[in-house]
Amino acid sequence: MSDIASLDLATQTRDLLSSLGVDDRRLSAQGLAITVRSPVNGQTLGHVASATVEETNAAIERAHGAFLTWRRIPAPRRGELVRLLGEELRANKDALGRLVSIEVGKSPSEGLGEVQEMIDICDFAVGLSRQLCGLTIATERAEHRMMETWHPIGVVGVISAFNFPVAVWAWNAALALVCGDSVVWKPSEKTPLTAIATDAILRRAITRFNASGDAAPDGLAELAVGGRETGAALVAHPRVPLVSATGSTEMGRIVGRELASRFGRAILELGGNNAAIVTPSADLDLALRGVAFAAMGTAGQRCTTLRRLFVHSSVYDAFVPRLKAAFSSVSVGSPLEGHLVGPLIDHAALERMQEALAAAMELGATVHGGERVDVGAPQAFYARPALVETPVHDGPVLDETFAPILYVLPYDDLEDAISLQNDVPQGLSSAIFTTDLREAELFLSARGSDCGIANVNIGTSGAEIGGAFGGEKATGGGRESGSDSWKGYMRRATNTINYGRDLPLAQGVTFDV
Ligand code: UN1
Repeated sequence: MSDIASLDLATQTRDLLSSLGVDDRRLSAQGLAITVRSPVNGQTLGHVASATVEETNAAIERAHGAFLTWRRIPAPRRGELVRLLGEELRANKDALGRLVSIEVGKSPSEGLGEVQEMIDICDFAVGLSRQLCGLTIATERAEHRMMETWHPIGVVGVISAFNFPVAVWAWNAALALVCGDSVVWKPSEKTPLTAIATDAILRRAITRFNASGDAAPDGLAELAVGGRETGAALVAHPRVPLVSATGSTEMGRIVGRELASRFGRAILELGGNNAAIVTPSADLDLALRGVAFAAMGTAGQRCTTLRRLFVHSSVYDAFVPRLKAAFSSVSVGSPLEGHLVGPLIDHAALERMQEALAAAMELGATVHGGERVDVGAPQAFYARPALVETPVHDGPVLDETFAPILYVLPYDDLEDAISLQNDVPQGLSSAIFTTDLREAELFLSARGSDCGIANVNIGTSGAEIGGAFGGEKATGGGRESGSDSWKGYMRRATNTINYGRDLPLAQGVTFDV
């Protein structure tokens, strides 16, 4: 292993950004600036200017102006811009993927996977741009027709989190743009560089779009790098009818309340406390791989990360020791050098992990792993994934700790396991490992998992973009990405048209003047 502390990620970052067309002066901001560090070795990558509230409000006004023009452009033409964005992302996949790996600490494969997710949603949105369909509905009145139409809603605020610093923007932006909306994006203050790079990629797509005879208005997609106040400005602004926010439940509670007070719309994608059930009929080899990736991949920092595992008593001794061996042997270290488990995002994340483990031990749990791993860079925070055999479904087991901790509990009755899996505040993702049709169908039924995502024989994480993504309860209830999530980015109008010469009133009401 090379000396991780002396890896010059700052120079690599500058080179990557300049290859993506970002002026390197963006990294040397003075005054109100955010310091960006790589979690891989703690090195400072640069200082990025932070938007003031006035600047954020000005961006929102520009985006509102852009919306007034953009909504008049036919949806399939709007789709052409997103098609070009997809092309630019394909052309810059390696550089952007590498930058994701450096800024977030993901493995190269996961960094590239994140950009692939952006490309996929662009492809999806291009097709969608010709399918923003409403219904035609039977009316009770003669010579009338009733239908619904979908119209652009306005400026869409996007607040994204550090762990998927660019894919989540793409889920929202690709849909919003084909739907005729403009976008103002506040990325996580921990990951502004990948946002700046993505913005540069989008600019190139816009230039090509305009060169082909179309005109994307100025302000169509704004980037507002900043902290809490920037997000608050987006949430408060009356010209932002919809905010799509990804992050903690605590953040979502504030955003949801603020938006509700002005009747703004929210798409909230908040915490998950995802569980899987391993039943007696499970293919244990497959379950082992599914559980390992879901629990340890991305160092446990996905909202879909597997955090709780219910294993049937009859297979507990055959399965859990193998899982423990996987946890204790998985390689922890620089993801840029091939290790599967990379760093936590910062010191606070490591502290929260240690606090959760201590709390679990207080409640009688046995903790395997979980210790800090010294990689020779004091400002980087790596931990061995923790497998926690807990006698109680309580305390930290009920919280989402954004770190690789898997709580394991035995069960005897599937219905009990399902009710325990549902007995947490969050409701994002869930899985069952079984080859028994009855068990699988029960899990997917109305009496089964209460989550927005319920899988059979795959883990809880790594959803494709084609399905709607989101969850229930404290996860916030929003849906992004595929299926008919686009409807959240448009307003629906019901239209009744009378093509006759009479004026029959609905419900048989008479009013003869
Ligand atoms: C997130 O962690 O906020 O399903 C999003 C997954 C990814 C997206 C995760 N496609 O794990």
